[in-house]
Amino acid sequence: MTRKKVSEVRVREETSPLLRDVNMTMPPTCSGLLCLSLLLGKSLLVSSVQVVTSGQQNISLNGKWTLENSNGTLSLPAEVPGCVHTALLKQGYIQDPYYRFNDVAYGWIALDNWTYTTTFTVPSDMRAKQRVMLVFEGIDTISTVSLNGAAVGRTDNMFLQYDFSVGALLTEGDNVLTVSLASPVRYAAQRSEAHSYRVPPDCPPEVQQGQCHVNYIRKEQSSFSWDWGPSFPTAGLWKGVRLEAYDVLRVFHLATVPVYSTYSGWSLQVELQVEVVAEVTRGQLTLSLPGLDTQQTFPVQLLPGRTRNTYTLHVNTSGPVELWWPSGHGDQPSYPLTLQGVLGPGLTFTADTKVYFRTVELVQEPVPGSPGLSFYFRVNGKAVFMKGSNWIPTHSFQDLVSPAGVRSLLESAVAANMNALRVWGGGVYQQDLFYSLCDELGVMVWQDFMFACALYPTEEDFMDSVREEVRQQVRRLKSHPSVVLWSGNNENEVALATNWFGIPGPERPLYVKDYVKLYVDNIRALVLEEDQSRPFLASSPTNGLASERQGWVADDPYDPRYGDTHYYSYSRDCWDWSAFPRTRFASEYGFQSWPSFSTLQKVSVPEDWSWDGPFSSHRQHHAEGNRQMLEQAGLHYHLPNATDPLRRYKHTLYITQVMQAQCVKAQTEFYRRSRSEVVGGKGHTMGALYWQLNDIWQAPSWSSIEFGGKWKMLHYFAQRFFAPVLPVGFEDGVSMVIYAVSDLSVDLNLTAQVSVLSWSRPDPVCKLSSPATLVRGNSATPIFRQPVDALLKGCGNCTRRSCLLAFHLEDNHGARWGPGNHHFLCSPRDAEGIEAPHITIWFTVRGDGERGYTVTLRSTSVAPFVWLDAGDVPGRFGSNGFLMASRSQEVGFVPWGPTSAEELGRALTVTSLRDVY
Ligand code: BMA
Repeated sequence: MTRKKVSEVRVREETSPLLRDVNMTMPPTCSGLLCLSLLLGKSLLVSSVQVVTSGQQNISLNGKWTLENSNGTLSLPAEVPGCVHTALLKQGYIQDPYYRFNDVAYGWIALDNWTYTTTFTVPSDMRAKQRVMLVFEGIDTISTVSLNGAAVGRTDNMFLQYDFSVGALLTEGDNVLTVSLASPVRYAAQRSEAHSYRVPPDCPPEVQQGQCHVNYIRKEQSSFSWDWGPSFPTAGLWKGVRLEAYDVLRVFHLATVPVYSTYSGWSLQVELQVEVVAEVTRGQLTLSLPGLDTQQTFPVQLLPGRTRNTYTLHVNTSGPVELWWPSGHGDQPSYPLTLQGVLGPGLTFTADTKVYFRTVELVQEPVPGSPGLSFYFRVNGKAVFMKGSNWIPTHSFQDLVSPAGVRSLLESAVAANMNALRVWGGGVYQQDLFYSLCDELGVMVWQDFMFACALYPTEEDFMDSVREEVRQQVRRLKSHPSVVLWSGNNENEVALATNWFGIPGPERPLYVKDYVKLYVDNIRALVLEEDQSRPFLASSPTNGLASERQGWVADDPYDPRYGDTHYYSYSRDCWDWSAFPRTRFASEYGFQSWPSFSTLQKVSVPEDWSWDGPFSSHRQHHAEGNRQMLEQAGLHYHLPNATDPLRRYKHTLYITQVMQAQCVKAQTEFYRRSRSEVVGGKGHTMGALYWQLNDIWQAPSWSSIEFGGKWKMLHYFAQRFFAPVLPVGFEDGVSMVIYAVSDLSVDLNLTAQVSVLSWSRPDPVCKLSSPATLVRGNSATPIFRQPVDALLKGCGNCTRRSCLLAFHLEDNHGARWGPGNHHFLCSPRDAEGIEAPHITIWFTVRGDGERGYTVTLRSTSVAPFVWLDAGDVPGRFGSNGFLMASRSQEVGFVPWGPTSAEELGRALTVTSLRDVY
């Protein structure tokens, strides 16, 4: 039985540093990388650029609009940016769409057409301007835009900014702007019907309760449902709307891309995209990087129409340039860049931005002793092992994605020692803030284009839209050093190669042709045109160069000797590392778990709290997922058997998290220890990005962070298994082996210190250590090897069932390097001693000054998977889900908002493995 006792309450309440930072660093007007201001004018954001143009006037059309359904039976106020669902929610027409079964109940919303209307006036001097543009930063998705009854344009891609010239339509007095949105579901169905041949998949698996033909609409692909997410095919004005009026020119894009050459050093390509109304505009532009003693002035001549001009600023070579590094490999220094322009009489502008310098290469070259090609990222000339996860949309309703939420997720990623995230291709290109934060935090971004798990049509209007999408997104994001790779799609090469959709043989060439047309002839060609400063990959997984040689669709894109792999197996024992592909780069792998009870409680009622009930199967969108979790858990743990149904339900949630954490740990440790060796021709693994970081709603999924930001057990595990220095233990044949994995640049002389513990007592039965071994920087080095039998024989009465191993790394001064780790010699299910009913845990909570709170645990026995849960109190523990092998342990808790020791004490529960059966 677990008992808890709250004593010694000293409280220091403080806001989480995470939240405080948000307020300090995020002025609402300029969240991006660049702030450009044309003097004397009005301020405006051009993607991530703030512009003030002399003589330019802007009016924001954000705020209250009205929204009506197709037959006029619903008419309500609606906020812009926003979407139909959130407007209906706000006005009380619907409940929380995430509540219980509401995703299905509210399916009607996406089947209707909706019209947004606003009325506004435009001052006469603004109307008198040469040009007035109506700018939509994002429309979701299929719409007709009308102003004062006249059609101004149509939209068909939520990833585009749309600019319409509307000067001639504006009138004195009220102007009426309408955006009529067609049902995305019906549109997709019509497109598929009109298409001359089938473009699969038609519909998602039934278990996802989703909508069909999402591949025909340029919209978040997972909004029609996914195997971790609900079907909410949104419609709305999901980004800002404004009018821009000007006489001479407007700047609508600015990007800076540093380029390195071994001959001439660093230069900076500054790209300015303008729209000019006047005949010819002449002037000059001065670019200066004061921190690098660099300044250059360029003559500027702007022709009428839309033009893009690139200015190359050569960086002074006399001093060193500080480089941007991925987290864990160095700092992320930036340099201020100033742009000062004089364009014709009276038109001047300045811009202040920051620039980061780094190079990135994707290295695919022969590997000694291994057929195939390497696949790793080299940043600033240094091979970097990518550690991280995959990012999915953080909410079904993008207007509810908060800056604080994005920041919290990214900070949680870095806190877990991640240095990379893959923005997965079934979601949305993230907002500017995401990339700016990744720049600041040193998170490398593998950026997919938004195509996933499907084949796609390639007719001309679709392709036109995609081409514009690629141009706009690459231009918007290429200034960010965090973005290290463009990648064409998620799993579409493999879908073709292994024929996921049952395409008859004779028809295959048609689909391969479409594939090459979309990702190679168009997307790749455009990326190369727009940005040669980072690598491009057509798909993930792929064999990379080897796929190219096979006409871009390899026979087996999962080949571990080339490119990246995705690997999932739910039925094979995840403790058996020999099942994992010894890949060059693992860009996806994972296991499901359920989120914690406090997260589920917000969207459910007591009758839902059972493993076998309708709610549990409704939220599970991966066929057989619930069964698979328990089957995998049952291989090593007793399954919960409490007679009290609620207790049993909570324990089942817990055991799924134990299973997931331990499985992903086993697989990740295998990848990390495989970085330096080739075994059987395979190896040199240089990346481990597990599936998936975050959740879109409160449901079972592969995530390590729950919807709302709470860390699952896996995320605490990730903090340890991604540590820069880590001992990894495993059994190889008859031997126990320990590798020292180091992502540091320095060489270390380390020993493995091994304790043999008995399940029944927290004190070590005996201790061993390995001889000191040289562990090179950026390597995985075997450091300990001993036959298990001999090891146990030499240690009291230890058997595989009664004892386990704990180990850590030490240098010759006795200093510890990296976290401790442990190795089970049998499944905890079969362990002897653990079953003794005397695990007693209790704790104290006290205020602890700087670090928040400290929880003290005492145990009379070794306790595996000790899990502290603070319920609804947002925050995180210093460590969690750990093996408690001492009589007493202190754990910090940092709250992410105001709380008190009393509140925390009330909320806190402790569970360990022995509690569940
Ligand atoms: C991969 C991903 C996602 C999916 C995940 C889990 O295929 O790319 O499509 O959610 O596996 O099934």
